Amino acid sequence: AGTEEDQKFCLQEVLDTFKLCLSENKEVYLEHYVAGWRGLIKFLNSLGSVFGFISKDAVNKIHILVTLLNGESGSQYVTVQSMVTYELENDLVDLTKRGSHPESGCRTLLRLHRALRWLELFLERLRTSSEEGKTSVMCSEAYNESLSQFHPWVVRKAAGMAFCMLPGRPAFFEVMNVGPAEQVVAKLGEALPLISEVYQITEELYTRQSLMDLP
Ligand code: 1PZ
Repeated sequence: AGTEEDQKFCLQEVLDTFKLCLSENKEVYLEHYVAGWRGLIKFLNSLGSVFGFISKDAVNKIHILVTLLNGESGSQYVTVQSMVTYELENDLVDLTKRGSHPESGCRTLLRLHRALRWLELFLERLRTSSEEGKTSVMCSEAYNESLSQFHPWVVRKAAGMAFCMLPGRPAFFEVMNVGPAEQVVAKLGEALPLISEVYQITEELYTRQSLMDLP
């Protein structure tokens, strides 16, 4: 059978989970946010083991959030909004330096949130690229514009080397598993506004609560 992460990736599935992320009043459901990331990790794993150090960290963070979601205070973690309120009101977040709450939901989600911006930039480049477009270049440009500023030199270096191992655009589209290139492009066009909205809502919430620099 294998674990969920081993199964075949399909872009449609990720699209579906990101669709489920937003509630009627535009709150972000943690359960579906996490499920969206699970799907993305499945994709990353199907690209090969050189990306293992990246997926390992993401799996770790997902695990932290799932544990909170299934824990005794799980009902407080239904949405990102309720999580933030609950953790702040109960002093469960290290706000300025690492202390007794190194694995708060708030700081853990912030790491994924920053990575979501990279994803948005990367997928937009992929969507608008030509057949000869280099995925490694699109990936590193997106990374340099976003996530890299939060990473120390060694991580940036390792990430840069991993990007060079990315397959070309045709193989990349193949792994996405939604049919011919035009269909992948169309699916990306559907997925991007959803990812972007989830990102924006989280970004506004974190900015409003001054949570953008959580250690
Ligand atoms: C398709 C190619 C995939 C490229 C993915 C681009 C992101 C590169 C990130 C490389 C960093 C991984 C090593 C771990 C770094 C952690 O230190 C940081 C901060 O966490 P802390 O140390 O503060 O607990 N972790 C992150 O920044 C989260 C990174 C998550 C990356 C998820 C990528 C998922 C890719 C999906 C592919 C479609």
